[in-house]
Amino acid sequence: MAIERTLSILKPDACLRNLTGRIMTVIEDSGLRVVAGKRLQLTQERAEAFYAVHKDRPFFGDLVSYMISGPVEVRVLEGEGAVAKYREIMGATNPAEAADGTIRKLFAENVERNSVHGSDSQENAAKEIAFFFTPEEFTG
Ligand code: IDP
Ligand code: MG
Repeated sequence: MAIERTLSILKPDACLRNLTGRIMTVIEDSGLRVVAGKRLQLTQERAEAFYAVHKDRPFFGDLVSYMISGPVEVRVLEGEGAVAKYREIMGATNPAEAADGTIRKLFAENVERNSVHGSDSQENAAKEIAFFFTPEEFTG
């Protein structure tokens, strides 16, 4: 499998509950490596743009409100098959359905406040990384 990059977001519920260190431990223990990262506050406009693919879903308004309810930490993770590997350690969207040991099983509050985002394909990873990072922000 090839070396890939994927976008990780530690969502407001994780930042506000001081869980970022514990979540990063799970991520780093999986072998994925951080090659760019920062903490920021999303605006309504930026959150709507990031989740535009979900704009017709019934939960869209609540999702945007939640994503601007506190800081987020965005990182680019790199490693063998990073997109699928990170989705695997995140666990299912709904923590009630997430496998034991996954980030969402360990830390998520519910299907909305589920602690982490991860890109779902290499194509979306490239778009999401470009949404948050410029080339100068990478350490390699
Ligand atoms: P994913 O984060 O596992 O890729 P998506 O289906 O892309 O899941 O949904 C994006 C985000 O929208 C989820 O992570 C979660 O925060 C929220 N979400 C998804 N489904 C629901 C729902 O049924 N109710 C409330 N929020 C949801
Ligand atoms: Mg998704």
